[in-house]
Amino acid sequence: MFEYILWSVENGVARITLNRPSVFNSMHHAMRQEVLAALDLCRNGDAIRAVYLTGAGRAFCAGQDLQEVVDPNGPALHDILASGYNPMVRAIRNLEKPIVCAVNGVAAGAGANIAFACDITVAAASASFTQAFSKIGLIPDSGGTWTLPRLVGLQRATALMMLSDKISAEEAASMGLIWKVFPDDTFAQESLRLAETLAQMPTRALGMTKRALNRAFSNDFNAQLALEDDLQTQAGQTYDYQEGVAAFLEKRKPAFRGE
Ligand code: T3D
Repeated sequence: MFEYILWSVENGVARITLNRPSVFNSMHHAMRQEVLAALDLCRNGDAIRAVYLTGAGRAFCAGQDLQEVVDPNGPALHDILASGYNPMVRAIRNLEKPIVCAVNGVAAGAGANIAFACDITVAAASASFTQAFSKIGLIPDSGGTWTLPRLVGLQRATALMMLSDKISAEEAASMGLIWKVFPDDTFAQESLRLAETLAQMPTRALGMTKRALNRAFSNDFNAQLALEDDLQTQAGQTYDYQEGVAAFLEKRKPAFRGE
């Protein structure tokens, strides 16, 4: 089905594994299109209630494939963003299902900013992050100039982007760039368990939570209260809300359906 990513669906979780390990899962046109197609399957698949994004081999993703940008027949920088990274991070933010990004190794350039765009990003203890762009004369893209100041504040975002220092998973967690770090030997199981947990939760409420968070930095307080009111009204009409309350009152575990 795909050549440059691995794809599977199990226990309500769609697993997307970036799979060009020999070039640290850096992305060329075909790979970017496959990731976009996979995110589209996630959006349309009713059985999919959470997404798990990771990389094969030693890296999560080294961002743009730099061989592609020196190819005289390759795409222009604008096209790479307009048809690749921009729709990708938009699809990640707009997908009304939780996305766990499991950073298994180095995440650089667009690879780092794709990871930071996901809902819950965790990393193996040996993983690392670098903006990388400034080292090759580019500016941070894939939403990084929007996301990073919101995650860590202007000073840290500026230093990370201008210096492109490689930071450890622990440093990333301590400054709030990511959620958690897992030991290397349990990383795969623990990060997947996180996605599987989310896949059993009330999917529509989680999706609407994401919609509200997407607006949190542009709405004023009153607009956000109005949005919460609207979304809460919708959440209150779901099967999972009824089930959640009934399970609580009956002192049993809820069986959410994502409906
Ligand atoms: O159109 C546009 O360009 C706009 C869009 C931009 C989006 C971007 O993402 S721009 C930023 C692009 N990415 C980078 O600049 C990162 C380049 N890579 C690195 O800085 C380093 O490779 C890492 C810090 C990620 C890892 O370093 P290290 O020492 O652990 O590994 P390595 O030896 O450098 O890389 C391993 C292999 O992967 C190596 O191949 P080889 O020598 O074993 O055959 C290396 O060439 C390859 N590789 C790593 N990154 C890329 C890559 N090949 C192509 N493109 C890459 N980005």
